[in-house]
Amino acid sequence: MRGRFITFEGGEGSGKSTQTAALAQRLRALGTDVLLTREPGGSPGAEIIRHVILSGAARPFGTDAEAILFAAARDDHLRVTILPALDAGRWVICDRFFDSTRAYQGALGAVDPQLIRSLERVTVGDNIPDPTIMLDVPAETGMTRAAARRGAAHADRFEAEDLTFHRKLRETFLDIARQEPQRCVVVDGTQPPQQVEEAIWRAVRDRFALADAPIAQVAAS
Ligand code: T5A
Repeated sequence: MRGRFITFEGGEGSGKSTQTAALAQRLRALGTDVLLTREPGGSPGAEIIRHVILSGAARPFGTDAEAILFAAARDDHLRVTILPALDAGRWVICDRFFDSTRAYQGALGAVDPQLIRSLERVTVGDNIPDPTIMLDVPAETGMTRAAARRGAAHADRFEAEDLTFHRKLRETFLDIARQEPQRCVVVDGTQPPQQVEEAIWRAVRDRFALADAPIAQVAAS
């Protein structure tokens, strides 16, 4: 049987890395074979494109070019990593996917929605994730967490955007969830990590009629 494809979305510092790891651990406790991956990246080719985009090197070419680069990375990631895993019956948990392109490049970068849709059609096709967990935190909370975790390191291409950008980003993810309530589950990411983990677990367990699994207790990194 084909595996399941679960994605996580949300603003910077919303807790996606923490919670993707926790969900993977809980599913594994049930004996599920889980592949944990992320975007941009997740395959050798896509990791190279990740570096080009997040270093800011592609920024001078404009947001259309960035959207095309994200799509190229996604295409490689799907073909090399995600689809072979799903075909082998593995569950794939991916930290960010096409909703991030819709939000960052589409709504925030003003890339023509027709281009965004065309890129999705060519790269993603029928490989739509279900469910998509949207971790929701106020922009200020996410930015504070991201800055604390980053320490002295430089902010990347999108972390460096201002608070107005990140507030609009949050609204965009919530809009996407409102437009696709069957696929998207909004989870309050402001709670302590274990409570967030429980809320996500309940959503996934109920969606797939799974047995219960012990809390993963993955410490927030
Ligand atoms: N992008 C990506 C696009 O523009 N278009 C696209 O199509 C795609 C795919 C990727 C960037 O690329 C952009 C979006 C991004 O800007 P990234 O380096 O992969 O960047 O990082 P992000 O996905 O943005 O994720 P972050 O690393 O910023 O944060 P996470 O993963 O959401 O959060 P996490 O789990 O690392 O937690 C951050 C900090 O908060 C703490 C953690 O310990 C950590 O220190 N924390 C909590 N603290 C309190 N309470 C909780 N519940 C907490 N959960 C975590």
